[in-house]
Formats: sequence, C-alpha cells, structure tokens
Amino acid sequence: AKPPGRHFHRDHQLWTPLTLADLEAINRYDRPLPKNFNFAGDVLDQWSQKEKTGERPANPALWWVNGKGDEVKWSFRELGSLSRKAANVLTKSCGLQRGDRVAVILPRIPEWWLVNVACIRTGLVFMPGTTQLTAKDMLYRLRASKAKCIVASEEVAPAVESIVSECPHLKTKLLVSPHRQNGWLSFQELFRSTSEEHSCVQTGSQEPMAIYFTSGTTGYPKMAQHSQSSLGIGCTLPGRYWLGLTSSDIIWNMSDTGWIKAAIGSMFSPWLWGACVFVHQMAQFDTDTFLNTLTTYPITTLCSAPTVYRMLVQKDLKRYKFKKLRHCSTGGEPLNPEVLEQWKAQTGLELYEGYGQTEVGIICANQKGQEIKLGSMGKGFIPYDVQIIDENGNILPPGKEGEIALRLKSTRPFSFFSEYVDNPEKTAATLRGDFYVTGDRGVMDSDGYFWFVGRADDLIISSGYRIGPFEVESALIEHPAVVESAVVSSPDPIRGEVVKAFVVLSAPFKSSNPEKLTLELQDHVKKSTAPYKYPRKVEFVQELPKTITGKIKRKDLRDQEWGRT
Ligand code: BCO
Repeated sequence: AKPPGRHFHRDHQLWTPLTLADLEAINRYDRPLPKNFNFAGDVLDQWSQKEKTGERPANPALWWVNGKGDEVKWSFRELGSLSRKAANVLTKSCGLQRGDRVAVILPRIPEWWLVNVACIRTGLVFMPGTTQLTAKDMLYRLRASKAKCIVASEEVAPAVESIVSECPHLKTKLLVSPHRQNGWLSFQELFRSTSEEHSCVQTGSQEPMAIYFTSGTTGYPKMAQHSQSSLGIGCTLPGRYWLGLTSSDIIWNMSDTGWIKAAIGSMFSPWLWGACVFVHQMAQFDTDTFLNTLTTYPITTLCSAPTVYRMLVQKDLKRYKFKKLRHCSTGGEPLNPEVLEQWKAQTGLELYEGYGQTEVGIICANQKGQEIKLGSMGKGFIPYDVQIIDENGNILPPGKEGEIALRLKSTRPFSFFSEYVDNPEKTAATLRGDFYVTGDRGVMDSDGYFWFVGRADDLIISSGYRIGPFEVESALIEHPAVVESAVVSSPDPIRGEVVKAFVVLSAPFKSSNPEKLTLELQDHVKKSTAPYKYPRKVEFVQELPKTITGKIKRKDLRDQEWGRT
C-alpha cells in the first residue's frame, strides 16, 4: 500500500495533492501527518488551480481597504505570483536562506500577507510583531532570536535604527514603504524588478515555520515556535467549525498582525477553506468605523476579541443593517454571557466563543452544529484531548475545577508548538504528567463543554492581550519615582481586566500630585514597552505585601482587586 500524505515531489508529476478531506482526516488521527507539508504549495497553489477550473467562487483571496478609498483585491492566482516575487526578494535580493529567522513588523497592509507567504514558500521562519513594540522590545526580540532580517514599515524604522548597532546577527533591513531610506533595502523597488519564477521549497511537516513571542508571569517573552503543519493543517477544524468558513465566505478578523490570532483568523483558517480574507487598515480602532464597515462590505464572518463586542453592544446596533453578516466568533479573552445575549438580541446572530493560546492554537470552541451553552467555551477540538487536571496531573471528573490541560502522551498532537526556543526549562515547566498545562483554570461539564474560571498564575489578560506583570514592573522601575511596584489584574467592564500597578514611591516623589504622577508613569511605560501594556490603574502605597523571604504577594493584591477573600 502507498504511504499516505504526499508521495512524490511534484516536479515528477506524480505528486497527489492533499484534499481538505485529507487534512480533516489528519486532524482526526484517521491519517498520519505527511512527511512534508508547505501551506503555500499544498494549500494556496491548490486554490489557485481550483480558481482556474472554476471550482471556487470568484471571491478574491485577499480584500484590503484602508477607509481612505484605497483598495487591493487579489485572487489566489495573484497571491501566488506576487508571493513568489516576494520570495525572490527575500532569498535573491536579501540573500536569506532556508531556516533563517525574519522579524516581520508591519501594520495591516497587504505586504504582511505577501511576506508571510513568501517566508513559507522559501522555508524562512517568520516572527510577527505588533507595530506597538518599542525600540527596547525590538532589541530584545532581535537579539534573542538572532534574526537575520527585519521587514518593517516606515513608522517602525526609526526605533529599529536606534538599536540596530546592538544586533550583530541582523544582516538585512527591508523597508515596506513608497519612500527610500538610507541603510534600508526597498521592498517595493526590489519587488518591481524581480521575477515571479520560484519553486516552492518542500518543507518538512515538522520544520519550523514561525516564532511568536509570548508573555509569561516571569521574565521577558518566550519564543514559541510553530511548525509548517501546526497551524497550516491544525487550523482546518477551527476554520470550519468555529469560524464556520466555506470558499464563498468573506471573513473579517480584527486582530493585530503581531498576534497568532491574525495568523489563525486572517491567514490559515480562511485560506485552508478557500475563503476571502477581508482587512480594514484602521489607523485607530473605533466602533463607528467598525459598524459602518459591516454595513458597507459583504462580510459574512466576523471574528473579534470580546472587548470589541463589549464596545459594540454599547451602541444601538438595531440601527445598522449589516450587509451579509451571518457568523460571528470571538476569542483571546473570556466573553461574558451578558454580552453574547445582548449581541444576539440586537443582531439576531449567535456569538461563537473559541479558546486557545499562542502555543497551541485553538483548542476548544462553540462549534457550528452544536448547541451553544451560555458562558461556555464549547468543546475540545481534535487532535487535542482537553482535560481538567489537578496539581498532580490526575484527570478531574466533570464539574470539578482544575487546570485546563492537553494530553501529550502517548501521541503529541502535531498542532502543538514545537518548543520555547533556547529555553528547555520553560518548555519543561509546561508539562505535568502526561499533560501540557495551559495555566488557565476551568471546569468541564458532563457533556464535554468547558468553562473558563481564571488564570492559575499572575498573567493578565486585558482586551485580549496577554501581559506579563514582570514586563510592566521592569518598565516602572526605570522611572526615578518608583522604588518598587507590583502589577496585577483589576476588573474592568469593557476590557474584562486591566493592568493595575501598586507603586511605592521614592522619597523625592512622595509629595507629588498623584494624578500628574499617574499620567507620567503611564506615559513612561508606553514609551518603555509596547503601549497596550500600560497600567490603566495606578495606586500609590507605603509598602507591598511580601512573604517572609521578601517575595511580593501579587495574589493578595489581585484578590483585593477582585473582592475575593
Ligand atoms: O486606550 P488608550 O487610548 O488609553 O491607549 C491605547 C492607545 O491609545 C495607546 N497607544 C497605542 N500606540 C501608542 C499609544 N500610546 C502612545 N504611543 C503610541 N505609539 O496604547 C493603548 C493600546 O491599547 P489597545 O491596543 O487596547 O487600543 P484600543 O484602541 O483601545 O483597542 C481596543 C481593541 C479591542 C481593538 C484592542 O485592545 C485589541 O485589538 N485587542 C485584541 C488583542 C488580540 O487580538 N488578542 C489576541 C491575541 S492571540 C491569542 O489570544 C491566542 C488565542 C487565539
């Protein structure tokens, strides 16, 4: 019998393309993971073929607008030829080689999609980052990853320039801008003059594809590495059953390009199913523009953080007639059941909550065709076996609260991240018995539905952002007013929770005006690290609660904030 998966190199004309049914079967363990997989060659180029033969509706593959009248629409065929050109820019003009790491710090512009697909075509490892990153954040990322290249936009370039001399591994800076800049290669210029002839690299299914920096409770962000297949095949079931996608859909996933949710909701899931990715490059998020976009464009599927829905239900939604919207989903932070009810009452549409992490993608969700239980995150997705476990790694029965965990033994799911790069201790720390522990606490009911309870550690989930208290405390301590601080989560009606800093002041600042000093500290954090992490609440205290050994008791402060005893 022939081995399953791809059998021969496609140059030999004997290669059997993987179908969507094959990809579903791999997720369901009905078929082994093929030895090789490349999302560009095995998925995107297949849709390009289907477009040619009329097997796919005449939707674009990417539809980008910026609210200023500019618009880009690419078919899969165009995406194919443009990303091949971009692949030649990266390998021929920039001299990058398979396995090299490329930091991609771009806003929501079409080139973000081109560069990512080009990296996949060439076997380069892309590392997306939000444009909110400061020079210090970028320095840490470029040094930790030993990135060979950074692809950046104009607004990010000055910060890169200020730290580039401290990044010995960085060989190429590629600027995506209509204007040239000294010391930078121009993506646009190189792109114009390069050929579209490119052979997609036959990457191994387990070969590295992307690295995401993810915050933890201690230290600076870790590098979670994903393989070619983890998201490329692992998004198949979430794409169909959480996002409800088919090839005639147009999905608008409102996530910054720096987060894995952009890769899941604006690249892998939609394109696996041949759907159109809609992008609105809003300079600043605002609810009116958001709602007007839904009334103007034939968007069928929406995915946004719960904070966005909390902001939207404050409006009179009945005034808006959404053009084609039929499926709405959410993820990145817990959704309050009241918001789901208000959304449904005002729009007539269900809200499908999904739950996942940078390390593991989407692991459970309210799924199309299943009953939605109010307040629940739905059921687990194969290939994951999601369980609630105790502190010794034992599975807890339905109804008992414990940590949400994924079984890794005896078969490690292919969709799982490969490791935290260069950090075996942190990788090992996520394991307990046969399981990977998410760090989130939850409950499963007897029907297999999961309920989120809260974090098991000090990590803060605010507006869908994962914020490590250590990073905020490190930024605060740089200010002369701060002797020490403790950063914890605090409840917020719109953002779910926000960052709150308890600050002990140095003697010269003790008599400062508290309102003015609060603003100064907030501004300082926004400049020191990505602004989304800034403490929206600040309280000045005489001292911080500590253990006998001098460790700050963040939990006491957190419990106080949440009114827990
Ligand atoms: O709210 P403020 O105005 O006080 O502060 C905002 C910005 O104004 C400020 N800021 C941004 N750039 C700045 C700056 N300040 C100074 N200098 C700059 N250069 O910083 C604050 C940033 O907060 P924000 O990003 O929450 O802004 P905003 O406009 O309120 O956006 C609201 C949301 C809901 C659109 C936004 O928070 C958001 O996109 N949240 C979702 C995040 C997400 O996608 N999470 C998914 C992560 S992946 C995952 O969870 C894996 C599982 C699927």
